[in-house]
Amino acid sequence: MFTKILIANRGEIACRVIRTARRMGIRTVAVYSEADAGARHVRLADEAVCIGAPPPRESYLVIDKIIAAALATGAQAIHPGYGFLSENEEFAEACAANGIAFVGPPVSAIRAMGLKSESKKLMEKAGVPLTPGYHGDDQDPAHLKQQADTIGYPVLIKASAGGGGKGMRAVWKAEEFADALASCQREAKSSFGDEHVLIEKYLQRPRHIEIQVFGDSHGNCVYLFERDCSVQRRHQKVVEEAPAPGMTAERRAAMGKAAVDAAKAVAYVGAGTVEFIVNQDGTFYFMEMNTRLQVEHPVTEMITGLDLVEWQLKVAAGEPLPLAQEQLRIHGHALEARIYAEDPDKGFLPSIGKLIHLSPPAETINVRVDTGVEQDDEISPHYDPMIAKLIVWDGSDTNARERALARMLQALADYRVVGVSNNIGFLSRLVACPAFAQADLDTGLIERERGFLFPEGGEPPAEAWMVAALAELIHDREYAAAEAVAGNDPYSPWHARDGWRVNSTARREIRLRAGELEKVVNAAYAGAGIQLEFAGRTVAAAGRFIDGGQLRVDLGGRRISATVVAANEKRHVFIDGVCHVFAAIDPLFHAGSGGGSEGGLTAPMPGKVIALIAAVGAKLEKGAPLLILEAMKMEHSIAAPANGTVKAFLFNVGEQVSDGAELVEFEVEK
Ligand code: MV4
Repeated sequence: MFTKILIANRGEIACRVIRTARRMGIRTVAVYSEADAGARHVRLADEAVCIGAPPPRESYLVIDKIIAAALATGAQAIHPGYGFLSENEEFAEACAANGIAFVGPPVSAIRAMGLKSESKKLMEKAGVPLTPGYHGDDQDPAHLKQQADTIGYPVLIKASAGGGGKGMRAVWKAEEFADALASCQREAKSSFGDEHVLIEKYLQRPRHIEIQVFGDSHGNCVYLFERDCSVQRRHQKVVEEAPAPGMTAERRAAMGKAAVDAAKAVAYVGAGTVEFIVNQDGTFYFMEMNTRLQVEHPVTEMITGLDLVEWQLKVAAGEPLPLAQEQLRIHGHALEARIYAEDPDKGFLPSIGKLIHLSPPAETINVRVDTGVEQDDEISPHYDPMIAKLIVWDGSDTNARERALARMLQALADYRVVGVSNNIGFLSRLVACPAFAQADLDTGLIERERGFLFPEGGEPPAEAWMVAALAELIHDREYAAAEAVAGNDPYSPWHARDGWRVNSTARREIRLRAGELEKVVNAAYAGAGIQLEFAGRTVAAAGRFIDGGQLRVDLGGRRISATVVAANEKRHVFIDGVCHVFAAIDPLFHAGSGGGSEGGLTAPMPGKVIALIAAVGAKLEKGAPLLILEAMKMEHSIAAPANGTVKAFLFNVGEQVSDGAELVEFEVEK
């Protein structure tokens, strides 16, 4: 077995591989770009080598630098993770040429499966079922039309050199075929430089079910059952699960055999995945084979109790597979949700910035968090904005999927992220949506359930407004108490924030904004207690911060656990698994302190400062330009929200700013 390996990747997969290597007593070498110098995978590895500037083409994709790092540190093997160079033939060859074990399949297998049209021919020979259609070389339009008529409409025209959904066109009627074909050929020619197409029967409401296979260098090959990855958005997987709902033992054996036959057809060694497109009636057809460890491999690990990276390292070191097919079992049900720094309300635009608050759920035998970031890390514009993979498992004998769904909802509710937009709320709605909960799955689920998944911006519930207000009061009281202790007169009544006033009840109005809504919560201090009035309701309120923003609240006798995280002037209120974002309106400064670029002093979205217009100290009219922010490929002018003076700019030209970051210290003219 190796004594030292290099991980040619970053983020969660690099951390995940290091975790297994460490458990096996193998030393680890990380590689990192200048942007990742403080990254978690660098911190976890025994050694680390900087391999270049942030852009992947200058670092993580530079074969020579990675090979040099392995040679310099004496790493005997390189684990490529997924993405980057994980399916790059040249990289696998460079490893071999330098006497370094590549933790992956032989180059020949990568090559064979790299050409989608060639791989189909290989599969056909191996008896692996292909989608009914025509994959031949005769590209004469009349011939293709005749093939389409024979297959029967609707058919799908696919560019042979395409993939991942690119260059596909459904044709519903014979009379539409000729034009559709011509259009597909033109698009294939311009996009892929190859107008070769194939014609398939169009599967309506298909599912994506993939089989995990593993081969060793002694001729053994097994399948580690299936994963259902049907829930996708623009061909990106969102939630994955194992086993596939509705799978029968017979169907599983048939798909497993087909997958092993596919692997054997290319003398496969290592971890691989054979993807099938599956009709609602269970008939399945080969789609493609991926010659790497997949992002979603943890759900397979959870139901089999195996460590696939350990298997990869053993197989790469020449050892036989640890288990034979008949020793493999499924136990329970697992789900994985991919947690991303992206904004579902802005077309899932990546959200760049600092993870001001990051609190994942506690890990147990039922909850696993594979992540590459920690609190105060940055989500970089250079790489995939993944925050983590959240995996849950339940081992019940009967309703394991239902229990796993409940565990996923709870874990998502406990996953608190502040500082970047994220898809946690979207994932919670996805897991809760009836179609998903009832396993009514197909690749069009997200599109079909848009109404449920993207609800029109409802306003936060009354308790969210009141919890936000209460948090302001408690924070001020505790802050004042801390100041008093720090000061020279700790018991001065002037430090008390209990609203005490001689012979009267103190009142305070807390003004909050949620989106376009601005509301006031009125607080009255009556004796030792607080009365909150909101939307016509008055309740006695009490609360205290536990830790990390956790707030125990009593609202009119109803006990609520909430978390409130302040970031700049925003208050993130986590209640019942939903995050409500409020802007606390500073009573001294009303003008546009929200996020709008039309006058706000906070970044309306993640972006980069590209110009400072106003001079510090200058007296300005309301509306005068202060600075220019570049975001979403547009320039946004941040203007003076009132007559006043710029005291300081909080970012320099060229710096990235996260959504909601305070940009300017501005003094409003009295
Ligand atoms: C199909 C199909 C329906 N009928 N082939 C999408 C990309 C590539 N993986 C193959 N894909 C599809 N091929 C036939 N004959 C529907 C899809 C498809 C899809 C397949 C798997 C997972 C997600 C998908 C999303 C959209 C379309």
